[in-house]
Amino acid sequence: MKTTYAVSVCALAAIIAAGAPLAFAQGPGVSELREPITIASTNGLLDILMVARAAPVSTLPGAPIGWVYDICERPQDGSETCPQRNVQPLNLYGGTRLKLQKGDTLRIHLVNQLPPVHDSDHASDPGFEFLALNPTNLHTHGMLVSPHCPSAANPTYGDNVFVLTFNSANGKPEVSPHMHSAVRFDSTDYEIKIPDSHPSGLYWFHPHAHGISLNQISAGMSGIITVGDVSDYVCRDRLCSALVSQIRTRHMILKDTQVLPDGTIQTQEDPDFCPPQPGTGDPARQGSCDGQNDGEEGGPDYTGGKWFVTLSGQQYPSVTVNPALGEIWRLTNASGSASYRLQLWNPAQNRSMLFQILSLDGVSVSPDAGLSDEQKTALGGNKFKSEPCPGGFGPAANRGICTREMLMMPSSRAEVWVTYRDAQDRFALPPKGATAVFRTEGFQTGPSGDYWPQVDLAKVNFVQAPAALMPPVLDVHGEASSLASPLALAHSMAASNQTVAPDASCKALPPGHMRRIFYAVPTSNLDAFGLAYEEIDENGNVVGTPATDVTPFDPMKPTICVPLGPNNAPVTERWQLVNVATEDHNFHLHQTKFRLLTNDEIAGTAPIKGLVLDNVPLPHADGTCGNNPPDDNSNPIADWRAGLCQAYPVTVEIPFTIAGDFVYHCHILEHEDGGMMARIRVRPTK
Ligand SMILES: [Cu+2]
Repeated sequence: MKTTYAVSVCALAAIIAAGAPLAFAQGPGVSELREPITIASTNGLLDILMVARAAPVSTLPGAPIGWVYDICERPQDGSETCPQRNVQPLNLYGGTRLKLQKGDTLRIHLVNQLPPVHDSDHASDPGFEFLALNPTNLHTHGMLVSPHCPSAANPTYGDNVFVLTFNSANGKPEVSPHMHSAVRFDSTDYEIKIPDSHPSGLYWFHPHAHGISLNQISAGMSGIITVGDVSDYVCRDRLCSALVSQIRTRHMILKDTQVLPDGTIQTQEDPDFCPPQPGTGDPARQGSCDGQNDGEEGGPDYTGGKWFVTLSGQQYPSVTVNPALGEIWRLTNASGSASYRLQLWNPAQNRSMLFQILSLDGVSVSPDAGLSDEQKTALGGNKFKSEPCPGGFGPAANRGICTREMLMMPSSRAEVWVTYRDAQDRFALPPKGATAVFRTEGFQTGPSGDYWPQVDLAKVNFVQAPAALMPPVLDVHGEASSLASPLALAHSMAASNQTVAPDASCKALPPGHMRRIFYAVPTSNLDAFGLAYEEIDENGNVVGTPATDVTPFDPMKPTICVPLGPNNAPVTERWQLVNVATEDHNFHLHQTKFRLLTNDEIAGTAPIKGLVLDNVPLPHADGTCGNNPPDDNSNPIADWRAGLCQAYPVTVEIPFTIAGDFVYHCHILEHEDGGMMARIRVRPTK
C-alpha cells in the first residue's frame, strides 16, 4: 500500500513513501520491504537539491555513519538544506528514486558537504592527495543524455564526469594533473534533458570521482532513476494490459556496506571481509555476513564486524507477494564492486524457482521468436541462463526469457516478474505458508579475482489469494530495435550536438575495421589496472601502432575519437573487448548502449539479434598472460599474442549518437579507481 505524505517545502513534487511511519525495526527478518523515497517530476520538470553528506544509516544496527544523498525539491529560498520531511523514519541510505518521464528536464543542484575520506587507497598515491578532501560529482548511469559542458548560454553541466566539486570546509586541493578537468567548490548545477525517444526503464545515479568512486558508493551514495512506466513495455496486449496495472511493482536497490568492529564504515571495501560461503552448521546469512580474521593471509582482522548486503538499505526484509498476480521487481546492483548471483530459493522444493526477465540495463527484452535457449543466453552476455517459460503459447511465450539464476555485476539492472512456481515450474497458486528466500549465491570472478559472498537478501512470503486470469508469460514489447538505429535519438540530440566543436583530426573507423580494447594489470605497476587500444582490420590484423601494454586512466588523454556521420547521423562501430587478465571485468560505456555480436553476426552471415545492454561481463582468460609468478614482469598483451593464454573476446556493436567527452571503464569500481578507464570523444560534423 502506498501512502502519500503532504510535505511543506517539497510539496510541488510528489514525495511518496510506502509503509507505516514507524521507526525502522533493526535486524534481519523483522520488517516488510518498503519502497525507496520517491520524487516525481511534474509538468516535464524535476528540479532538485541533492546534498551529499554524512548521516546515520538508520536501517542498520547501531546506525553507523554513512554518506548519503539527501534529496528534495529545490527550496525556493535558495537554501542548501533539505527541510525536515514528514516521512519517518527517513531511509536516506537506501537511496532515492527519481521518477521521470520521456522528454522531462532533470535539474540538480549538487552540494558537497561530505567529510574527508580517511580510508581511501588512492588518496596516498602521488598526485592524488586531493582525493582525501572527498570531492564528488554525478553520473546518470545508462541514460542517453548529453554530457555537455557549461557555456555562456547555459552554465550547467550535463551528464559530465569531468568536473569535481569539493567541500571547501575540508580545505583547498593542490592542483594536480590527475584531477578531472574542472574544479568547483561546494556546489554544481546539472541540467539533464531526457530525450522524447529515450527508452522507458530503470537507470541509476552515483558519483564518478575517479579514485574514490568505490569509497563514496560503498558508504551509501547512489539512487535510481526510472523513465516512463513498466506498462510502456510490459503487457501491451489486451489480455495482459487489463491486469498489469494491478501487479505490484517494487524497486530494490542492492546496496552493501562493510561495518568494522568499532562500528565505523569501511569505505575502501575489502572483498575478503567475510568467508565466501557460510561454514557447515553456521546460521543462514540474513542480510549480512560476519567479518573474518584475514590476518593469516596478510589482511586485517574483521572479527566482530559485519558486511551488510541489503535491499534499499533494509537488512533481510520480508516481501509479501500476491501469487495470483505475482510482482515485478526492478533490481539495481548499486554495489561498488560486488557481483550478485541471484536466485529465488524455494526450501520446500529444494531448488530455485523460475522467474521471467522483462528488461536488462534499462531496456525491455523481447528477443525474436524461434530462438533457442542457448541463443537467448548468448544474446544477454551470459547474464542469465535461459530456460523455457512454461505454460505459454504463441509468439509472446516464445519471446519470453525465463531463468532461475541471474548474474548481476556492478551497475547491472534487471526487471523480473516473480511468481510462485510449482514443481514443474508452472505459474501456480502456492500451498498455504509457501515461502522463498531471495539470495545471492556468491560469485567468484576468476582465479586472481574476488569471491563475492553468499548472502540471503529477503524472505518472500506467498499469501493466499483467489486465482486471476494472468497469462503464464508476460508479453514484453522490446525497445531494442529503435536503439540499434537511433534516428529518433539523433533528432532529439541535434541541438546539444551542435554545441560541441567539430574536430578535423577525428577520423572515422574504416568500414570492416574494429577497435580492440585490452583489459589487464599494467606490467609496470602490479597494484594498478589499465586498458590498451589498437585498431584491427576485417582480417583481425592490427592497423597502425599495436598496443604494447595497458595504461591507467589519464583524464587529459582521450583514447578514441568518433566523428558522427553526415548531418550528425548516428555512427555504428564494432569494438572487440579482450580481457587478458585472470579475473573477470565488466565493460561499461557512457552515453550509449550496445549489443553483443556472435561470430556469425560479425561475419555478416546472420542478422544481429543481441539484447541492448550498458554493461557486460568480460570473462577472464585461461592460462598465464601477464603478471604471474614467478615471472612478475611479464607483459600481458605480448603474452596473449604469443598464445600463452586463451582469452574470450566479447565483440559489441555500439551506435554513437551523442557528441561530447565521456568514458568507458570497468564497473568493478576497485578496478575503475585503479585506472581501468579511458576517455572517449564523439564529435559532430561541420
Ligand atoms: Cu574490472
